[in-house]
Parts: sequence; C-alpha cells; structure tokens
Amino acid sequence: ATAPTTTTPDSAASGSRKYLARPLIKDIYTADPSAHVFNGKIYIYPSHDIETGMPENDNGDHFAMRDYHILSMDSIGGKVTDHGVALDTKDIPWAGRQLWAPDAAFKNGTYYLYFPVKDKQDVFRIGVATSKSPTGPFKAQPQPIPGSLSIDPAVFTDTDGKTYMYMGGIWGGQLQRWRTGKYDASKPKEQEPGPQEAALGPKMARLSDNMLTFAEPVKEVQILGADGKPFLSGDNKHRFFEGGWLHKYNGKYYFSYSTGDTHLLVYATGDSPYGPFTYQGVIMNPVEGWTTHHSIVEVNGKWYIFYHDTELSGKTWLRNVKVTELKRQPDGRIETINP
Ligand code: FUB
Repeated sequence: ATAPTTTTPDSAASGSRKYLARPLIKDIYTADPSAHVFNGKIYIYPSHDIETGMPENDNGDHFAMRDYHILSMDSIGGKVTDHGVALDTKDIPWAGRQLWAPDAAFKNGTYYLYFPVKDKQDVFRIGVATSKSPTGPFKAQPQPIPGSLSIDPAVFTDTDGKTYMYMGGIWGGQLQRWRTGKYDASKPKEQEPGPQEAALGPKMARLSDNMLTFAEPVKEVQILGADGKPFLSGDNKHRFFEGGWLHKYNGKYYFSYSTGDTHLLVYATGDSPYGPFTYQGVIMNPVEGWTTHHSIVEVNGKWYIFYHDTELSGKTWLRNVKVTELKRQPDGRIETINP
C-alpha cells in the first residue's frame, strides 16, 4: 500500500443543507462509494476511476478500473484520508479486467472486501478479499464466490447478525445474460426481457458465517409497484438497473437502486431482507454524468447518502464521490434530493 494522503473537503452552508456536497477528494477519481462506520470511524469503499483510453460503449468498457483505494473520515465534513492501494487486479488470481463497485463488511475480527471483476473469460463474478485492517491491504481468495454473478455487491448485516449480499446490474453488468440460470455470452443487451415482460430483478443470498461463500442458492429479489405487480422491463423510470443497497430503519428494510438509463436513485421497502420490496419514490434526481450509484449509512444518529457525479472531470467514466444528509418524513419516507 502507498502512504495515506489527507484532504479537507470544501464545505459551505447552502439553503437548508448543512453541507454543500463537494468532491470528497480531488487528487484521484472515485465512484460507487459504499460507506460504513467501523469502530466509530467512517470508511468509504469506492471504485477508483482512471483514464485508459477505452472507447465509450453501452457495455461500459471505458470503466476499466484496476485497483481500489479506501478513504476514511473521523466525521462528516472532516478531513478525508486516502489509504493508498488496498487491492490490485494483478493480485486477484482469477481476475481479467474491470474492477467495479465494491462493498465491505466486518465480522469476527476480520474485514471483508467484496468486489466485482470480469474473470479471464470476461464474465463478471463477485470476489472476496480479507484483511485485519479496514483499509487493507486485502488478500483475495483464489476463486470467486461460488454461485456469484454480475456486479455491484452490497452487503447488509441485520440486527440478528445474519449477513446478506445483494448483487446485479443489467447491460454491461451482464445480468440479462443469466436469464436461463446459466451464463449466455451470445445474448447482447437488446435481449433483455421485452418491454411488456417483467423486469429482471437484482439477486441476493445470505452469506455463510465464514463470509466467504453463500449459505443458500442465489434468489431474485422482487420489486413491486403500488399495484403489487413487478415492474415491466419497459418501465425504465422504476425498474432495477444496478447499484442496489439495503439499509434498515425503524424495523423496515429499504432497498434502493439506480434506474440506469433514466439516471434516478429510487427506493422500495419491505418487511424482510428477502423482500418483496414495494416501490416508494425517488431518493435522488439525476447527477451530472451517466451513472448514479450510492450507499446510505447512519453516522451518530443522522443518516447520510454517499454518491458520485462528474463535477471534477465532466467525463462519465472519471467520477468523484460526495456525501450529503438524507432526510426523512416522520413516517420514514425519504425526501428527494436535487443534487
Ligand atoms: O463503476 C462501474 C459501474 O458503474 C458500477 O459497477 C455501476 O454501479 C456504475 O456506477
């Protein structure tokens, strides 16, 4: 790992917001921030965007990231420390290319970093790496998690200690290639379900106590509209695209996600980590840039959303992470943010 570097983010009062969201760090590009509080400190597990000159396409080949840097902060609005390289593609024995959005968890004295990367056959799988420190360096397991697929792992530990992983993303995330249960490389993104068919849902499974394998077969998560029916594939303002996240508030489970080509962050609620989840509304309107990806975390009794946009570069594949407060109505409904 390289030596940590620190940055104090710009901040300013703006309207009713306590913090005007500015890039948390400016010396590297970061995206897809998964934030957690471990031992009272805030850790952010982002993608590390780089310029590789890959042509832009709907498969996301231009998101050709190679390593992860973990960021930490003592408080929201405080100094941000970049802890240097925590895991590099070259140290993942089964990896091919494209280290996308990661997440992390802590259990039994060990930190687990979950990451999607294409294997040597160009199929996205989810891997896991371990460390005794929240900032790594992390050591990758020799193989991907058996049964894992697609991208954007998000790991949630419930109050009973059980841990679940949510994963998946369509188009470049390859979820549509798994429709039959087996990977079908011949299917281009146009072979998603037709517009009048049910949309593809994210996948999930409970993790084993060792946090390295799934304890059960991977299942599809159901996201329903107010009419109790699954969203149609053509309903691209509501249907799941990528970037799922689960949090619990007042005993309810909130599953939030990106709608991709309509650039919204939306949420649905349910009574179990397995769902079904019923759509509730928009958390965040479109940011600058194509992708939108977030995490939601409680810090000292307040809730925050970490997300990214392209303020620093103006380029969709060179993003910067930000944080802002998440506000709720007394009944738990989340107020829409205009970033
Ligand atoms: O960063 C690469 C991909 O872009 C992520 O996996 C998606 O969620 C989107 O943010």
